Amino acid sequence: MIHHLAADFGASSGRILRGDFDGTNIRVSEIHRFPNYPVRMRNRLYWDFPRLFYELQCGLRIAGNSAVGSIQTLGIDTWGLDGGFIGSAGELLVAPRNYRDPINKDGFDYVRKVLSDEYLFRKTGIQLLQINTIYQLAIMKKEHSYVFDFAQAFLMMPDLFHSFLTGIIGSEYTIATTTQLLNADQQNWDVDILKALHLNRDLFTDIIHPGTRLGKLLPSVAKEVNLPDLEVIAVATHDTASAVLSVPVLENSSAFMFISCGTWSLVGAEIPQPIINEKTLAYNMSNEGGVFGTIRLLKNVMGLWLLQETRREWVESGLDINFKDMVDMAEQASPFLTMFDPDDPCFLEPGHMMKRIQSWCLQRKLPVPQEKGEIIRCILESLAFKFCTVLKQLEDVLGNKMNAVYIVGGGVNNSLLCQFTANATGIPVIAGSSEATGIGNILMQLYAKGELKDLSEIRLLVQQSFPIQVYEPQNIELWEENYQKFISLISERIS
Ligand code: LRH
Repeated sequence: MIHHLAADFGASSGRILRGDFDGTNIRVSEIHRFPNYPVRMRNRLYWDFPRLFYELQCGLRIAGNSAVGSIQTLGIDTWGLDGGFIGSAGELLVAPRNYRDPINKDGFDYVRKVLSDEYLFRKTGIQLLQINTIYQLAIMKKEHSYVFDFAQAFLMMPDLFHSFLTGIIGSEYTIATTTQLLNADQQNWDVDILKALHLNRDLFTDIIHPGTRLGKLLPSVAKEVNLPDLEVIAVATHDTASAVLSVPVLENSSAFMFISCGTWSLVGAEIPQPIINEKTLAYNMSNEGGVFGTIRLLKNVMGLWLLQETRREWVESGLDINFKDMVDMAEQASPFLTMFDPDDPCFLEPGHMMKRIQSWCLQRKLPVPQEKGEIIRCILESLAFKFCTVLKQLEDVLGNKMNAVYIVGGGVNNSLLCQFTANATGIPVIAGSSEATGIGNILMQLYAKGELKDLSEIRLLVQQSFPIQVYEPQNIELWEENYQKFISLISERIS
């Protein structure tokens, strides 16, 4: 049996998965799981990259010990937007910044003074969100961060892992598109934008495409993990790109919306080329790079972060509560007590989520959720409404109606959110795998090794290998009535 390993780093947890492919079906099992939290120091937010590298090595060692056959390849995917600087000896210069760091807001305000929103969008096709890499780098440069004097390269997270695993330095295309520094037509770093922000072009390395075979582990790493023949493949290293690759598209779903539902919910459609026009600018949509020339036209919706942060607060105050308990509590609460805009930037930073939701409602003289079940229910209902808003915007841009919503990622375990999404959108929700990201990662390795030949073969394999669950819409009129209230509350803003 031949095995392939996926290291999938999300913004709240990471896991190492093993994929076993027998020629007709693929089976995926979890080898190692670990938390990944932002680290706050002197009011700056960072990622603990060395710790993540350590966890990766642990996972590789466990995989090596537990495999029954040979482990051939490894692919890395991570959340978007963040990266780190390396010096001339390839060393990590400074802890990578976390995109939720409030410094990004300063960067956002600064860049908008230098480059107009429209100019930036027309060049990159990426939505204007204060979390984007461009704002982090621009403000660091403006504030004369010493790091620019010593850096050989700025590498996005997966590229950083690649460099420490193999010594190879490059910028994988799908993750590079999340920086908002890539030119959408040229699929390369935009020199005009870099120049306007005084960012040195040499810091940004050559673009490599998903499916590129990078090479073997560095001897020191191979020795550490005891896998001398492991080959690293650059997969679709942006987790969303990997997740959408493994959407189990059925033949009759010609026009579908996907929701890659994890810490963020990425809500969008797969299209053949970027759509950069008045409408996508007004709706603040992103054209993110995918595999096989596809583009994901999408919007970031705040996602399960709202639940994760609410739970974290409760757990830290001593409550023993898991996500399943939270769904049960929401089920008991009354419907449509209140609602809020999940994408208000006030929910971006970690901490005090319940209070922030309550004051959002209070400020607008809406009923304030008090009980835990009420809070959870209003988060789930508001998210479902927000998904519906994006559905309508996508339909407007694409000029056709969607006939299904595919949900993949951790959100598929939240049956209430899946059902609410069907109710709010009025179309069936098809829930795929909660490990879609890791699966997409492994599928791209199979493609690179010549085992799968194109996107349709990949999607067929997903359909054959993983079960789906269908949620039919219920109580459509009631949801429609409340949706009208929801849209009167949210202001679609750029931030
Ligand atoms: C999802 C994701 C998303 C980014 C965000 C930071 O995990 O990669 O696509 O916008 O994290």
